[in-house]
Amino acid sequence: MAETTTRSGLPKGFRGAEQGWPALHRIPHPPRRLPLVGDVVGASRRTPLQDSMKYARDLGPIFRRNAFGREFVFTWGAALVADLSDESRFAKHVGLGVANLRPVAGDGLFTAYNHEPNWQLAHDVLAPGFSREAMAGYHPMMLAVAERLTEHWDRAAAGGRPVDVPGDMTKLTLETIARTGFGHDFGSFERARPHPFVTAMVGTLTYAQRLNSVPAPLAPLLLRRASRRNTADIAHLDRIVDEVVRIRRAGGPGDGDLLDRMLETAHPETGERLSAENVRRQVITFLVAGHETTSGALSFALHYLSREPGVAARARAEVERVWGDTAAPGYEQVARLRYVRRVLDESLRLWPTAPAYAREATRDTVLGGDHPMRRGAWTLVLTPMLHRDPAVWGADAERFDPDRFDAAAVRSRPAHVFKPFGTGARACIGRQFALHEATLVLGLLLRRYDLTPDPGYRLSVTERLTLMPERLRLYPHRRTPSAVPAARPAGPPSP
Ligand code: MNH
Repeated sequence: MAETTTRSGLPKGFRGAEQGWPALHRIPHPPRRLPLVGDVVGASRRTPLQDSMKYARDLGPIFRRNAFGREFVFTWGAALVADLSDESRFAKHVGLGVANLRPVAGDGLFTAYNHEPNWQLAHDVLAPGFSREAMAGYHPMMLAVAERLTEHWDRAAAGGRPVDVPGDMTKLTLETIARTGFGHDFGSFERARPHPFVTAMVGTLTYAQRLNSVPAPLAPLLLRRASRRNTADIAHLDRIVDEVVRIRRAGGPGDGDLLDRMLETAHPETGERLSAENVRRQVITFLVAGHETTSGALSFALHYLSREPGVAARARAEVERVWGDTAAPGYEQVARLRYVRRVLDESLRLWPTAPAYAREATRDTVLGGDHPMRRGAWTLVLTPMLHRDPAVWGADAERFDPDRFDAAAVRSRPAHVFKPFGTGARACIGRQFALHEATLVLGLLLRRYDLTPDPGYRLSVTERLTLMPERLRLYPHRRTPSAVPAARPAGPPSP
């Protein structure tokens, strides 16, 4: 715990809003505030993000919540968020959920403090792993993994059985990042139950979220059992990644993938390399960040496609037009699926699967000309509410409509209103990777299946720092099986 908490019991990086926001009284808070516990009336520990969305609707573009004496400022109004995107006055803040992941991900790319030298080092060493050329190299492996998914869905379709969408998308995205980034095969599709890596990851994400819902000084007491389980989950994740690294070291370099970069590449200017301990943190970071949110994004998109036959028909027509019946669509053919990409963007608008990011003032400043902030003061940006701000998205912001992302509509909106991948220097490094993978898979699934929803299903969103449609099941039906042969791309052999 020495890693993440200070002597006062507050997570490192936590600065009370009372000190940081001199005009805090001007920021509204929920009406029924209780002494000691704060704003907990009507709040659920399992859905902190969706609770904050409710408060946002009542309280407006900037508001605060108090949890057990800790005061948090939330921001979602488009004008305020645009101001927070100014990199000359604001930067990423490692706080709350992200800070709670420090015991797992340490100074890995996602959880590193801005001032930690390992951030710039790892960023420079790993960024070429996300270049266009690198992505084109991953493409055949992404196709090969998608083929494992369609084999599985073909069997469900033949048996008239529903598929577990989030479960299967998680298998797909974990295998994809593991094989493309680390040359590793977790065998997810051969398992009846989730891979132990996924179980341990879900445990530690859920624990990191729960830490925010109890008074920090009492966390060790209140969460004793959960904390012990979390320690075991982290040890399990460590063991799995140590094995991935051991295999690579024993077998020699791969084909220049992310793991090769982590292990072999010296910084182009300083010649510095990542330490063994930092490599461990990066491998966990990329295996987790590289699949959990993409899985959610695909799952939400499939939910909407199953509910909006008109949208699905347009998307499918595009896939057939751009791909024809080629068994293995090429890298370039994925970028040309413009409408499918809009379906994905629109899903990420309503349910950005990493639903918040924190920004801190890097000097004394005034947010939006209205709210003075001292250097170090911070606020949490609620992306799902930014993406619903009626001033930008209109009165029908709750409606799913991919045409919001056609080129003219995008041009007509101000900058900084769509932030599913965060902002600035610390924005998502895997954005293109995720978008390519998800567009490819949606294209393959649309072409191959009609997707029937379970008529009784109502969208319910579970939270574990990330968002996922809970218990989403769909019935896939093969379309014209003779016209669409199973993809047999020439992927590299699995290790
Ligand atoms: Mn991703 C940072 C969302 C896919 C690896 N990612 C972020 C942030 C958001 C985000 C938001 C910024 C968080 C913050 O400011 O605190 N990421 C997503 C979403 C998807 C996604 C919604 C999929 C959809 N991310 C991926 C993939 C990878 C990845 C795929 C890797 C292969 N993301 C990262 C890493 C960071 C990050 C690493 C931290 C980057 C940095 O701080 O330099």
